Amino acid sequence: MSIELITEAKEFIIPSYKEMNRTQQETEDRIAEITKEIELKGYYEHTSDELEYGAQVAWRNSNRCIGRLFWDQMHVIDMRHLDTEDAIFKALINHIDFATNNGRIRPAISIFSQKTDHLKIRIWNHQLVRYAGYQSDLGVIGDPDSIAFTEQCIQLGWQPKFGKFDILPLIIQINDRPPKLYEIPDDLIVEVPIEHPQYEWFPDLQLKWYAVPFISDMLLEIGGITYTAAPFNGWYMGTEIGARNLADESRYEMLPQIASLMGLNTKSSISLWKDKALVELNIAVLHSFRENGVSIVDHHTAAQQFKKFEENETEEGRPVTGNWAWLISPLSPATSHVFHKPYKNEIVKPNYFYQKKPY
Ligand code: HEM
Ligand code: NRG
Repeated sequence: MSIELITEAKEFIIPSYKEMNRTQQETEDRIAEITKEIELKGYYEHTSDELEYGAQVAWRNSNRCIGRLFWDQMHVIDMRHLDTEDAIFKALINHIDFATNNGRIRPAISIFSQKTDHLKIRIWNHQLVRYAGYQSDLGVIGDPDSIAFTEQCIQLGWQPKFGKFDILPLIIQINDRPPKLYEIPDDLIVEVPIEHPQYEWFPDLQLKWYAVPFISDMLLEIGGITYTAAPFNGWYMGTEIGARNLADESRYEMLPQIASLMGLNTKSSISLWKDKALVELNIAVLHSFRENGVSIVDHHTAAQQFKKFEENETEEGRPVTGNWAWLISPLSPATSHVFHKPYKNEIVKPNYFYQKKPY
């Protein structure tokens, strides 16, 4: 076991120290130190530099992410010293506040203590900010994607509000202790009401979305060390909200209503009512975020930025890996270069991985 960990540590340290312009001597010394620490304790701890670089490189290696141009600009918040649910909750609040930054979103990650034989921290939420979903006799209210998690919240004592856009509480668990539930103060969460630059009826739909996607259920692996609680955020690409969250039949399913308000013939698929409604919904999302001063990127700009990322990586002599099916935009995919070339979906570490749901 510890032989494998030493191997994983070396496979991280050697290329990282090279990229960080450390000397051969520094690299060898650090590997010797890590080896000793592993033999003594069974694990090792990253220095703050290793942690920062590892988290950034894990983003660079995220094959499903089109936003990777900015991988070396992510703020890394080292919260490994925290060991109580209350302290972790406070750190999450600070992360939300720092990243939201009044709409000028800053990519950031908060990293809590690594998993050991004696400690495991989990944030049960898929994203720190998300809308509840309720199964009712009249169908689903809210976000269908959140139904199972919402049920857990209710079981742990959360009062359901049965609205379409109820912000869920945070659930934090340490080891096998009972998970603790915390409400995020409302004044901290920025939301954007969706309006359209031309259609004055658009606000009647009463749509909105939260400003920042904070993925909180993925595991960060660096040099054989596992961080089970390491929530990160960037900003949204418009299509994530306009072509998926508000559009998918298994999500808010808004296309039929939008198309009929646009006066389209929803009986005939050859009217392309879905396509027309999709485009207008996506225009509305981008327009509304822009009007509210909240960072967002359209899918054309994001693809251009990704092209720049590919060029940078090639220049550095690093092969670009990617997951084509995720990298292409759900809206007009063939308008970007990504559609027209293959990507090797090879998994390189450090990286972010899915982990088993704790509920
Ligand atoms: C996935 C964009 C920042 C890691 C994605 C997806 C998009 C995207 C569009 C696909 C999502 C989907 O289809 O559901 C962006 C943009 C960012 C950004 C515009 C702005 C800065 C980040 C950051 C990280 C990251 C800061 C990590 C440090 C990932 C990962 C996935 C992903 C791991 C896959 C998620 C999954 O499998 O569910 N990103 N991203 N991204 N991104 Fe990024
Ligand atoms: N599609 C999801 C979010 C996935 C990650 N997307 C980002 N990540 N933009 C949604 O909520 O729509 N990020 O870290 O910025």
